[in-house]
Amino acid sequence: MTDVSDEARTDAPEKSLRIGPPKTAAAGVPGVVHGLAHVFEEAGVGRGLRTLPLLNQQRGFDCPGCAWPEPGKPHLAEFCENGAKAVAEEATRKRADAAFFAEHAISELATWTDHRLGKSGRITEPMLREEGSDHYRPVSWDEALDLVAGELRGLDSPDEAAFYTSGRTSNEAAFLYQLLARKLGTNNLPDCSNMCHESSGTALVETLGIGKGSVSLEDITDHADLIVVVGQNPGTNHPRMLTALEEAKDRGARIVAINPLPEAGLQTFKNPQRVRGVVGQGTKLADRFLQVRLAGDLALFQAVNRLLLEADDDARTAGHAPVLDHAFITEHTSGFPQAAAAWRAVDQGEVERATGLDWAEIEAFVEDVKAADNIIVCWAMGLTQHKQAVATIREVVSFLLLRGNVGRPGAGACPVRGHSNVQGDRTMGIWERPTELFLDALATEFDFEPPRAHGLDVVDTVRALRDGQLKVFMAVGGNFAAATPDSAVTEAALREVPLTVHVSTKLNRSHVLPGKRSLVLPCLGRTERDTTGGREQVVTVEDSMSVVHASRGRLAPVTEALRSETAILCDLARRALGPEDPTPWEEFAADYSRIRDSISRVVPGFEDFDRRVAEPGGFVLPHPPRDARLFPTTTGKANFTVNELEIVQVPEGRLLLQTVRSHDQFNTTVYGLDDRYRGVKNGRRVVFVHPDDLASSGVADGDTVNLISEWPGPDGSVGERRAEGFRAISFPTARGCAAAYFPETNVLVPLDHTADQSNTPASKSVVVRLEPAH
Ligand SMILES: Nc1nc2c(c(=O)[nH]1)N[C@H]1C(S)=C(S)[C@@H](COP(=O)(O)OP(=O)(O)OC[C@H]3O[C@@H](n4cnc5c(=O)[nH]c(N)nc54)[C@H](O)[C@@H]3O)O[C@H]1N2
Ligand SMILES: Nc1nc2c(c(=O)[nH]1)N[C@H]1C(S)=C(S)[C@@H](COP(=O)(O)OP(=O)(O)OC[C@H]3O[C@@H](n4cnc5c(=O)[nH]c(N)nc54)[C@H](O)[C@@H]3O)O[C@H]1N2
Ligand SMILES: [Mo]
Repeated sequence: MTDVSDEARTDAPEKSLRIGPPKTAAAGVPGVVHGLAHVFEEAGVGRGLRTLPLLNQQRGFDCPGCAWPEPGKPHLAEFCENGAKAVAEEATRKRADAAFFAEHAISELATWTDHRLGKSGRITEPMLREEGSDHYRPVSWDEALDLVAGELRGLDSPDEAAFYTSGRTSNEAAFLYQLLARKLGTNNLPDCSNMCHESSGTALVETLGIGKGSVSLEDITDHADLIVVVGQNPGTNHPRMLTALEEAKDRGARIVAINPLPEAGLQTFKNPQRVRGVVGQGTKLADRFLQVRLAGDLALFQAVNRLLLEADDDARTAGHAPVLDHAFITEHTSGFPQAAAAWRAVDQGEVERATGLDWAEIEAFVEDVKAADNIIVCWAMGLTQHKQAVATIREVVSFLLLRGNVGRPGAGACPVRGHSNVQGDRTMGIWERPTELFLDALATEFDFEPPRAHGLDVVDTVRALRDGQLKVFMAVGGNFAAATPDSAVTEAALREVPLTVHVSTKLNRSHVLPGKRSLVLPCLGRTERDTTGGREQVVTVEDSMSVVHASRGRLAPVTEALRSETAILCDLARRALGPEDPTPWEEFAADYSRIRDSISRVVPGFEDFDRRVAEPGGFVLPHPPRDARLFPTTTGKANFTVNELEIVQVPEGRLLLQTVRSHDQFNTTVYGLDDRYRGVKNGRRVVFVHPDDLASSGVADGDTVNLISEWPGPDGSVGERRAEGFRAISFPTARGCAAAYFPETNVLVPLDHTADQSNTPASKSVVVRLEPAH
C-alpha cells in the first residue's frame, strides 16, 4: 500500500524514484492485478466486488473514467485497469470529514502533493472557509446555498460570475447548470473541453459541419481497413479501445501509430480476456510507427495529401483507377482546387524538418493509405494541444475527404474524447459560445431572453480572475487550479476571488487555494445510488461516439449528507433566482424525467428522450455527415482547407516539451506514483529525453535537472517559468522533444500559449531548456 502520509509538494528530487526499461506490451494479467489491487485497497473487497461487475453494463453505471463507448453486447465484464482505478478512487472508504478539516489547516494542505490530497478520501459534508480563516468548517446545506445565492444576487453584472464544468457531470445536471447561468444572465461557462477537444470541435464544425466524431464502434471493429492512431496513448487513457483495435486486427485491418513516443499500448496488446493475451505473445497492434516530432503532424498530413494528389495524377496518366474519390469530391466537397494548389507547393525539406521523418517513411505510409478502402483516423491530445491544432485537424479531415472516407462504413474522423461525459455536457449547452439556435430553443422552452454575448472560456476565465473581474467562481467537478496552464498565475488569481464554490466528490488542489470565502459542496459520484426526491433516479451520458445511455449508481452513498449534482443545482437555482422565477426547479429535482422532457424540446436529436434512453444501450444521436453525407457547414458541403504551416521554432540548445499523463493518474487525480509502461516506479518528477539530446545538453541519464520554459513577452524579452528537481531519463522519444507529466509541469505552460482559433492551451509544445540542478 502506498504511504502518502508525509508526501509534500516540493521541488526536491524524489528519493525513492526507480527507473526501469519501458514496456513493449500493454495490459495482460498485470493490468488486471494492478486494477483490482487499487479497488481492494481503496474500496475494500466487498464494496469493490459490488461495483466492478456493474461497470459499463447495461443496467450498471457509466464508468467515471474515459468516454470510450461500450460494445452493444458487453463482455461479462469489460475489465479495464484504469476504469477499475477510477472506480476505486470514488468508492474509497477513506473520508475527508469534519475531523480531517479540523486537524489540517488549509495552508498545510496547500503543501501536500496532488496524490496525497486525493488520497484523503471522499468529502462528507458541506464545508465553508470564512474570510481570514485557515480552516474549513462544516456548514449546513441551507447556509451554504444561501451564501452562494446571496453573492450571485448581489453582483453588479452576471458576467462577474463564471461557472466551470468538468466532463463528469451528467446530461441532466449539465442542462440545469447552463440554464441557471443563462437565467442569471451570463454565458460564462468555461469547461474542461476548452483544454481538451475544443480544437477538434472547431476544426470539425468548419470542415464537416458538426463538432463530433463520425464513426461508430462497429466502424472500427468490423469495417475499417486502416486505422490511424495519431497523438493518442490509448493503452493508458482509453484501454478498452485496445480491445476494439484487436478485433479490427483479427479481421485483417492495418494500424498505423503516429507519435513522438513509442507507447507500449500501441505496440502489443495482451488482452486479459483472451487465452493468447494471458499466456501468449498478445496481439501486435501497430503495423507501422511514424515517430513524428511534436507539432509535426500538420506538415506530415500536408505531405501525405500532396503524395496522394501526385499518385492520382500518375494513375490517371497511366490509365489506372484513380487514387482520389473524384465523384465524392465533386458532389460533396468545396475548396478542392485551392487545397490542391497548396499541396502541390508542399516542400519536402520543410516537411522532413518539421516531422523529423524521412520522405520514404511518409511514402510508405501513403502506400498503406492507397491500399485501404476504408480509413479511420483516431486522435486525442497529441493533436489538440498545439498552436496549430485546429489547422492540423482540418488537414486530417482533408486527408479523409480525398478518398471519400466520410459517411460510409469503416471510415471517418474519430476524436477520442476524454472525460466520460465531456461530449454530452457540450451537447447540453455547456459552452461559452452557444449557437443562436440553441439559445432560441432555450428561450422558447423557459420563456426568457438568454444572454447572447459570448462568455469566457477557460483561458479567458484565468485572465479575468487575474485581472480581478470575477467575484464568484463556481465549479461543478474538476480541478481548475491544477488543470489550467500557468499554475502560478491561476493559483494566485483564485485566492483573490471573493467567493469560490466547488461541487466535488474528493479533495483537490482547487479546494486548498480557496477564494476569500470558499465552499466545498460534496456530491454523489457515478457509482452511488441517487434517491433524490424519494425515488431511484437515473442519469444519462453521451459517449465519444454519440451514443446516449443511462447510468445508475448502485453503491450506498458515503454519507447521508451527500446530494446529487442535480439536487444541488436545483436548490441553488431556486434560491438565486427567487420565487419570481417560474422554472420548476423542485419538480426537476424530484423527477429527472422532467429534466429530460425539457431537454427533448430544446436539444435536437433528443426527441422522446426519456423513453428512448430507457431502452437497453440507449440511442445514437443523429450525425448528418455520418448518416447521409450531408454537411451542415457554411457552404453546405464538406470543406477542404488551405493551412499555412508555421514550423515551431526551437532555439539552439532547447527542447520542445509535451506534458502528458502517466499510467497512474486521471488528469489531476494521481492514483499512484508509477508509470508502468514507461518504466517509472515511485515518482513523477521525471523528464523523458532522447539520449542524443541529453548528451548535447551535457546531462547524463539519471541526473537531476530543472526545467525552464522560455516565452517571449510582448516587449520581446523572454519570460522564464521554472519547474525544479526532475530526474532526466534517457528515452526513445523523437529527437528534439521531451515529455513530462502534468499537472506538475503546468507551471511551465504560458497562459498566452494557446491554439489559434480554439484558445486551447498548447501544453504539448512548450519550449524548454534543461538546467543541471546542483
Ligand atoms: N487513465 C486515464 N484515462 C484518461 C485520462 C487520464 O488522465 N487517465 N484522461 C482523459 C482525458 S480528459 C483525455 S483528454 C484523454 C487523453 O488521452 P491522450 O491524448 O492519449 O493523453 P495524453 O497523455 O495527453 O497523451 C497524448 C499522446 O499524444 C502524443 N503526442 C503528443 N504530442 C504529439 C504530437 O505533436 N503529435 C503526435 N502525433 N502525437 C503527439 C503523446 O506522446 C501521447 O502518446 O484521456 C482520458 N482518459
Ligand atoms: N499541461 C496539461 N494540462 C492539461 C492537460 C494536459 O494534457 N496537459 N489536459 C487537459 C485536459 S484534456 C483536461 S480534460 C483537463 C481536466 O481538467 P478537470 O476536468 O478540471 O480535472 P480533473 O482532474 O479531471 O478533475 C478531478 C476532480 O473532479 C472531481 N470529481 C470527480 N468525480 C466527480 C463527480 O462525479 N462529480 C463532481 N462534481 N466532481 C467530481 C474530484 O473532486 C476530482 O478531484 O485538464 C487539462 N490540463
Ligand atoms: Mo480531456
